[in-house]
Amino acid sequence: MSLFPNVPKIQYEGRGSRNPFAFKHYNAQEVVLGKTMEQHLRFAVAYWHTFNANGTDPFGAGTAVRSWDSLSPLDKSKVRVEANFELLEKLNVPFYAFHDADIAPEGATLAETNKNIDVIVAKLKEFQQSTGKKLLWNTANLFTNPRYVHGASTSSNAEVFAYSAATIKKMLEVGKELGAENYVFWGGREGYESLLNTDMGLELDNLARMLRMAVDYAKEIGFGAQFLIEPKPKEPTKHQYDFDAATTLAFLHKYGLKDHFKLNIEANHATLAGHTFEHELRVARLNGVLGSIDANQGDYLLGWDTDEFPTDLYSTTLAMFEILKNEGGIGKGGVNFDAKVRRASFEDEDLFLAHIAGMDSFAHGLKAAAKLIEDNVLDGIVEERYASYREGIGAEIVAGKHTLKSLEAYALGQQQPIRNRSARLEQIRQTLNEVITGV
Ligand code: XUL
Ligand code: CO
Repeated sequence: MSLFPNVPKIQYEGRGSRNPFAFKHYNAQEVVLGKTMEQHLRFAVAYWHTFNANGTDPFGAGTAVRSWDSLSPLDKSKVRVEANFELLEKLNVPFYAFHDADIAPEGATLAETNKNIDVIVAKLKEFQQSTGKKLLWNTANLFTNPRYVHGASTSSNAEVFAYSAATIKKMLEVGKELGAENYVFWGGREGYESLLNTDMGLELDNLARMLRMAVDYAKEIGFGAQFLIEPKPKEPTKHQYDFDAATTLAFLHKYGLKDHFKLNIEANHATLAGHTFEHELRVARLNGVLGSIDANQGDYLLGWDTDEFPTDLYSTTLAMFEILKNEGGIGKGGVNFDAKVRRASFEDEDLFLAHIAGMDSFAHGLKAAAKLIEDNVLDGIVEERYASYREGIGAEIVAGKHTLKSLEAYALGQQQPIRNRSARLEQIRQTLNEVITGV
């Protein structure tokens, strides 16, 4: 039985197509720089936004109209499994991602919750086997329930730390059972509102303790997923500990955890931190920790995490540029649509149209980024801009042959005033426009 009878299987029809239920750029088997689009992009559907979100906002009730609305909590969870795999099939998306709370209702006790999870995990496993779809990552929701009011791993209440540990343990077991390729830690309420009542040192030590326990347990049970930390600067807490890629890297270094984690970089989190998506990806890439991405976009007029489907081609192009430049590309990670349809896009069809928009925008970005690389556009510009470091004094500096003293002697000896060259940014942006519109 189909849950989305009005939606056909989405096919690639190419650029000129006016069919809204068709891809204009995403052609799964098309080869770009030696790999298929499917291999480059490894798309994933986010369970929470697609099957659980209902359009609620602080001023109004849910607007989404879903066929499972009237069911009991556990029956709803079961139907959502079917909806998930039908949607993945129709969109030709190979992966999905979830939190424990997305897939099964919370019970009155931890044991009851775990029982509910087991029921749904068995169903997910069956569907994975019959469809060949895979779990990109799973995670524990340690932020929705009121027990996490002061945080989870960084809660002021040790009982909450213990409960969080039990939840993470369960979700590592679930990840193993379902063959998850990654496991994500987003520090939902791991942060604080005021230093007046916060022991920041203890909270950070505890966060590291929890992550260490997770690393140890995964090893104990033979769960080989790549662990990912997802930075975010604000929302829900004013000060989030994993503010951005650089802050998270410093934390991992301090606690000796760097070898066990990569980063899951989310576009809207990057912009909330005052960075671009590509900045965060570059920082992760240069440090060898670019693991996966949460694909979405924010709204520059709004200061919160709007989680819109990605349609900004500048952003998808520059993001894909970083991914293509990363050793091994996206690796075990993927392009996970951590994105929700707008509140006014409340029909089932919107779930498909939104993913088509996101997938096409990333496929377009992939083609444009590949063109930038093939034609040596940005690398050529950068190479020329830094040419002074490949000869003369610059080459000597890079080779480590100088000190402040020797450079002072050099500078004193120069008779001509220093001449800089224009950075030509406007012209470069025009070139980028040409590349994006040309592919
Ligand atoms: C929240 C967010 C989360 C994580 C997983 O902003 O991005 O959904 O991706 O917990
Ligand atoms: Co996310």
